[in-house]
Amino acid sequence: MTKLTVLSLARLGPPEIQTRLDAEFDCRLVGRDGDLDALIEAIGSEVTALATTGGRGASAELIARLPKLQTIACYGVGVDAIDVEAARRYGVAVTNTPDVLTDDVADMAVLLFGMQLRQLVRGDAWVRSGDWERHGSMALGRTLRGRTVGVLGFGRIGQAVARRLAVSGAQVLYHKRTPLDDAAWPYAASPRELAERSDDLILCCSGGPATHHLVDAEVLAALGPGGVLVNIARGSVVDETALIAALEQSTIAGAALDVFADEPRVPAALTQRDDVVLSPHAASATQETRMAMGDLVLQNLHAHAAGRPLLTPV
Ligand code: 8YV
Repeated sequence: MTKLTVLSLARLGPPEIQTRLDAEFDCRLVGRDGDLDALIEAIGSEVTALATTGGRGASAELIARLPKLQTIACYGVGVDAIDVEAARRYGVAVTNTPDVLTDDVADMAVLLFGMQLRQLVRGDAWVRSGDWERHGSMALGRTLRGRTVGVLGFGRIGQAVARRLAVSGAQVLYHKRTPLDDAAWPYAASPRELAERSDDLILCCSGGPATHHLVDAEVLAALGPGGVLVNIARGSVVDETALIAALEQSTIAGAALDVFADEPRVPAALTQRDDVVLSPHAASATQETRMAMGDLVLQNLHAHAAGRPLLTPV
């Protein structure tokens, strides 16, 4: 049986996944530095499925250049880098990898938050530099217990973050465009109100135009001088210039960031600060979760190949 041609825009996680893609499909991989134009020229007319990542996405232009394209399988839950509207116009289905990454991403949000409150970046440097031996104990950190934490974006990941925070003794409230039916968690009507009523903010919303710079200078001012901003959503959700200004002017206490406006480039104004915890967009990056994400991409591609319903359509 001839294998289905899949155009893949990135290596999808653990090597086992790429091995399976290569064995089970006629997979044509072209990374950021590869010659996409030449590959499209050679095999573009055969491609019915495209595999991509949350970072690489798929533009309207690329979709238009693949006349037989039927399915885009995204290795990641966020599809903001895929032109989903254009895909719909061309009759192309989009799939993502929800659920399998929820727990690891939620764990990461709470880990980053705890790292900021307990000053683990400073503490690590304090030990390694010999400052502990020279100067003794470091200044005190802050406890998570009793803090009121606003969760912005309250889908699967936001709710998983809220459950973890509640177990740790924090109070949680949330904002999303449409409030949930169940009233288990208090609701704030806007990002600004959420920031005003919270000690800290954790961003768990989707990226894209609807949430672009949702956290701006005004929201940061409402958060206040004791507040910590945690972002495991998308860099585009935060006005990074306003964030840097807020940190420099101490109008917020610190930040813990897994995502950035122009990643992997991170401004020196952030990398030089020890009140900011930095992570290289790694909230879902465990071997187990990345394997499960890759497996779900493969399952979606097999469903596409067999003409069965896709497992996780967007
Ligand atoms: C990944 C993500 O970084 O799921 C998402 O939306 O941001 C991540 O899990 C990415 O898609 C994998 O490259």
